[in-house]
Amino acid sequence: MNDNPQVTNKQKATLGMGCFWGPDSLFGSLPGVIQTKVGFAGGTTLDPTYRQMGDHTETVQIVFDADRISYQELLHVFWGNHNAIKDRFYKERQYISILLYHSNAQKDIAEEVKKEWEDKLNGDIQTEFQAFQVFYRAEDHHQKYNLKRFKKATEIIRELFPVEEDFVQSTIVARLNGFVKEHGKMSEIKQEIEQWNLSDEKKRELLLLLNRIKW
Ligand code: MHO
Repeated sequence: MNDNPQVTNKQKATLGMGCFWGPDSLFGSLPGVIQTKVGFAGGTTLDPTYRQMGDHTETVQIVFDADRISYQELLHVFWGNHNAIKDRFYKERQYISILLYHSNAQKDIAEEVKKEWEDKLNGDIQTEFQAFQVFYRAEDHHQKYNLKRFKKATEIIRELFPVEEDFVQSTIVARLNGFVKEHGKMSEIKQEIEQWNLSDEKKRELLLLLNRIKW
């Protein structure tokens, strides 16, 4: 099934802030976020893998409904949830703070939000800014990693999303991957589904699924 709500103002954000499992859950829990996916970006190595990342950085790519959540809001979550002031080159570029802007408008917003955080934190933010070029999806095992640790729940969810790519791109799966890390409440997820631009049939199936999940 494809449960991505239909939206008119779809945008992408690509951010690196340490091990990508955490931000996959964090951003996936936010109303307005439609999809998340983890991968490698920001470097020059061709076809990187987790074991051979080369000069890339672990990043999360977010597809969001800009009418529901702004790029600005996403960046407040970004800088509010990792230390971008310290030197993060302890494992070469794997865990650096990086922002890959998808447009000049995003770049301008990012410069502004960065300044706000520098004032708040009273220090220089080291986040590397780059124009987005390419994102290499990480291996399946890294996608929605925190949720997949709950084997029984994952099995039930997979009945609706038997194809791995559908599972990874699902909006409800993104929320549940956040829920297991205590971002967002089940009652909020249920309420949010009601607002999604989806058929009643799909909404019903998603709510049924939530009521059936066993952790
Ligand atoms: N190996 C580390 C980080 C994984 S993250 C995908 C750990 O087990 O926490 O870089």
